Amino acid sequence: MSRVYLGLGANLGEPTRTLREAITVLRQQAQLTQLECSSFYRSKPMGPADQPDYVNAVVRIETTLSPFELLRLVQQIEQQFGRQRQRRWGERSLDIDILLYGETTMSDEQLHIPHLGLCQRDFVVVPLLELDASLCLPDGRPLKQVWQQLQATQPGHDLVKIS
Ligand code: PH2
Ligand code: MG
Ligand code: MG
Repeated sequence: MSRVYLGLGANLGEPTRTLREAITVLRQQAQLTQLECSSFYRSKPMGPADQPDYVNAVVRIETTLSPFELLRLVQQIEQQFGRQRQRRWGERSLDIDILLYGETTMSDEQLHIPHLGLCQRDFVVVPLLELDASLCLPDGRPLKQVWQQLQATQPGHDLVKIS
């Protein structure tokens, strides 16, 4: 069993409803157990500014799936919600990213763990800390420290907890 954190985001259609429905779909997967969800957060888009605000959340699960099996599953769920690949950092009906997979570190063309943008994104770090305030990255760095650094060095995305 591995403990995994997934980041969910959406900014097309009805993002809050999409995230709720996507979480229901995740709960229905037999290979995913113990699902816990953070609050939902609204934020300004990172990347192109001419797109709607995002709703983001993080879920923690336990799974027997390998990283690539899990990647296939979350991509299938993105498809189910009408995901179309468009411009980089552009709008999307549903995005599900594997943020952390146990203590695993891997860098493959298709899959980087921890997720490459994790430490730069308040809309990922804040809900992760909400689920586990003492969470550490595979290299041992406390995520709280990452958050302090991020606040000191980068403009945020006007994160607001919405539910
Ligand atoms: N995802 C992106 C691009 N920009 N901005 C916010 N606020 N939240 C996101 O999830 C997000 C984004 C592409 O994955
Ligand atoms: Mg993605
Ligand atoms: Mg993403």
